[in-house]
Amino acid sequence: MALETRRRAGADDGGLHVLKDAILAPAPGEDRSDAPERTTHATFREPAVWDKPAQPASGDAVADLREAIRGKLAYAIGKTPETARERDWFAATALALRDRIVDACQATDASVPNKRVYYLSLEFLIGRLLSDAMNNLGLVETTRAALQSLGVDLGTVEGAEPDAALGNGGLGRLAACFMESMASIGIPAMGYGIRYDHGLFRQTFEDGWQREAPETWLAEGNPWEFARPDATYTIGFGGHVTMAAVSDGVIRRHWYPAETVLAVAHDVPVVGWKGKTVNTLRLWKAESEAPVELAQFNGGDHVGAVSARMRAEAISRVLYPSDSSTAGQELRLRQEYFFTSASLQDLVRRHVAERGDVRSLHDHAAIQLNDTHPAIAVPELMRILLEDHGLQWEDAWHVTTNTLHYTNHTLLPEALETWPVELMERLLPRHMQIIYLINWMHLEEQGRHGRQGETNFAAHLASVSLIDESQGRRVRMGHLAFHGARRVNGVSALHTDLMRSTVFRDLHALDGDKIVNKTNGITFRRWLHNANPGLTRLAVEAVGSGVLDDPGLLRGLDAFAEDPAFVKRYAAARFSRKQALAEIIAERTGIEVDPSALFDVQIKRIHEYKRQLLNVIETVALYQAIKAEPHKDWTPRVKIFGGKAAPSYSQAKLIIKLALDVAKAVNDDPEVADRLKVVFLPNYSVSLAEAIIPAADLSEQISTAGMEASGTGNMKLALNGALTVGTLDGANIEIRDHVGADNIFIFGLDAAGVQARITETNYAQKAIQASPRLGAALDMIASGRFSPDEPNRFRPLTDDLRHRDQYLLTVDFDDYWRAQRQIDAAWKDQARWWAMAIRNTARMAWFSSDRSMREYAEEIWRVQV
Ligand code: 26V
Repeated sequence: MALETRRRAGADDGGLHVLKDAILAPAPGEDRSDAPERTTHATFREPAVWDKPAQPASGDAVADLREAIRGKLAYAIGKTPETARERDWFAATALALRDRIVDACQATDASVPNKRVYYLSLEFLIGRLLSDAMNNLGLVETTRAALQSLGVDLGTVEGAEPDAALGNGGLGRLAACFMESMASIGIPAMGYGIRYDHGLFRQTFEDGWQREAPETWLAEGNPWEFARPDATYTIGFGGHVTMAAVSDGVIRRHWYPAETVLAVAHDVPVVGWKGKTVNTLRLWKAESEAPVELAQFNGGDHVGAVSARMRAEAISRVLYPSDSSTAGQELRLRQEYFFTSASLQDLVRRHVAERGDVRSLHDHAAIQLNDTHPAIAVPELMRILLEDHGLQWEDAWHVTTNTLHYTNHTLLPEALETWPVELMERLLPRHMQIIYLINWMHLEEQGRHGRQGETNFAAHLASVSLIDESQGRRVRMGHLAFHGARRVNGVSALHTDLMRSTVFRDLHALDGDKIVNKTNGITFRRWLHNANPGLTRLAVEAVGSGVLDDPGLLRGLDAFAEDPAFVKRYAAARFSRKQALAEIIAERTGIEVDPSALFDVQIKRIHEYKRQLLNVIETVALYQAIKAEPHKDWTPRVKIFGGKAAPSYSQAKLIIKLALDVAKAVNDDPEVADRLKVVFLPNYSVSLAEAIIPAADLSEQISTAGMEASGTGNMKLALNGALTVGTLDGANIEIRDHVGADNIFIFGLDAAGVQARITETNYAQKAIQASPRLGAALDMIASGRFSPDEPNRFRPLTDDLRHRDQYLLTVDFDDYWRAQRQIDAAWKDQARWWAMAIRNTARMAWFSSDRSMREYAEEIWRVQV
């Protein structure tokens, strides 16, 4: 059994699900015999929920579900309880629950909502769905009991579900949180994406080097999805455009693609809290119109006969593993257009079927573009309106720019998507014409504002143009999305300010109301209630079960921050999760760690700007300090890393190798013993995050200020009571504002300081000269101490720091070291530490994605919640 799921079956669930099911159950139960034991605490307010009869899974409901699962196992899977594997039990359970979701779904579908939200995202990093579905349906205990009566353990069944890893990191996980929140707060919404055969690669370490293996989540089918062959659209590529005069002076263009691919819908239901709303995540699978060229096949060319099919199906074959859009390959552009076109065709068809007239699309549909990956929606919606519905340009532009909205997720120049004009002309000739025309009108408009006379008018035009002409001609997808959208948003207050003052400054000057801030959020149902049932139960006991509906009630925990009985329970909940994580660590890495040490966690994609290297260098400096004074009273620490590097990102892979080589040296040094351990957990994933986060004491959020748009792991960790050591970057700033400056460890330059320092010369050399500790750590790494078999292995890292240091590690190092020693001291004062941790949990309610979604609904989409 996978260890991260073992906890489900274990005691630390603490009966929480009995409680949650009880709250969700439609009718009060009568039998209290299985009710969780009444917990009394001198200082706790007696929680209201315990005053009522608890409502465990009723006998009838358990028997019904048991029979449903048995039926699915026999008739859908074709297995008997004797022959069924864990995976078969999972599929049978999921299918039985899916039926319940369908029942709820039909209620949702019955009425046509006034306005729907369409969330277009190339990535949805979902993870597992079983516990999500059970929890939101209030069926955790019913399912547990039903399986138990069949001799099967729920935790084992949950562990058999593969993660749906259809995303790279924060952007994709955000989309998944938003989908769950929209369903939970009752926003009628549909997500659109791609049903990749292979999600994010599986990461292994071979002698400390990252290796990538294909991920195979669909190998045994996906019990959650419904294939919808009736929702199939044709997507064109290449070909030519004709022009014809349709009436006096009116010229219509028409696109004749050279190649077509089918997009076939696969729907995954998204069940909201208490099952009140069920939305749909519609994922497109690419199929060929001609599965096989029979004549060719019969002529003996067996490979050639299926080559067109292979080419078509390649589109939904694999998720691009790079966090970057620098990928730049044609297949990526094909993926983007494929899913955008299918989604727009689908939603326009639905709108016309429901409302009759496409001209009212913006009154009944709000489309959110998750980053620029679906930015081709701007010309594609124009094309559909002009060509398929015969609208005039101005009318089509009005509808388009009142329907589309765009979220920006990064300002790093190397991450901003652009496509060569030549490639666009070849692959999407009609779209390129439309983009030219949009751009021509956009630039004309600048002249009409009387700016021609300005001395820098040419520079202004170049800066707002949708085409970048500086290195060959490329379409700027961010500019295209910006210009075609009614609202454009950043994902944290700082990031939104930087959008206004840097990348989009000149576009912002044209329309000061267009850019708005929508700080990211996370769904508490996954990241607190499901991932940390022990802590959730404690919160319910302390402030009442209403906290499951209204995270604002968490604030009541503040009153218990120094209450010894509460602190003891809070610390015990953490400790049990640290024990479970220690087992996972031992099982997967062979490293034994002491659960009473401080668990210091940095989990996220490996990127230079996120500065895992800063953390590793601090580890080396700490190692040196411990070696120099082994008898000092060091705070025992376990440094835990998790994260994947893009396969082509060699510097990131070298950072992983360094972390693993340092880990080996430190962990094997008997003089260090339990004072310091270093662990890099392989194959970081949503499910692994659910195991790590409740066990974390310290959350590393140490990006170079101004570079991390928001972060969302920072929110998950703080909510679960880990203290943050972080820079004033992204949402860290807002987290500090909410938890209070006394309950977070801030260090380093702020964004303005970074901007100023980066223009200075030799800042890295100066910083290294000023810090003997940093110099010694770098020397140790450069000397080959951690790579005796290849002494120069890490020179690319140390040389870069000495000569360039684009991410200002050297400049922030000393203050980071100071903050870490302050953390050591805080840990020694356990009462203070737990008070801080509890205050973090108590004050994080604002970071619920329910709040984010309400803000989008009100201020961007204008839909009633
Ligand atoms: C891509 C690249 C590619 C080239 C190298 C540098 C670089 C840096 C960042 C990216 C990420 C692109 C988009 C993205 O995933 N942004 C993330 O979105 C999250 C949700 O809004 C947010 O919390 C993260 O801070 C942000 O990095």
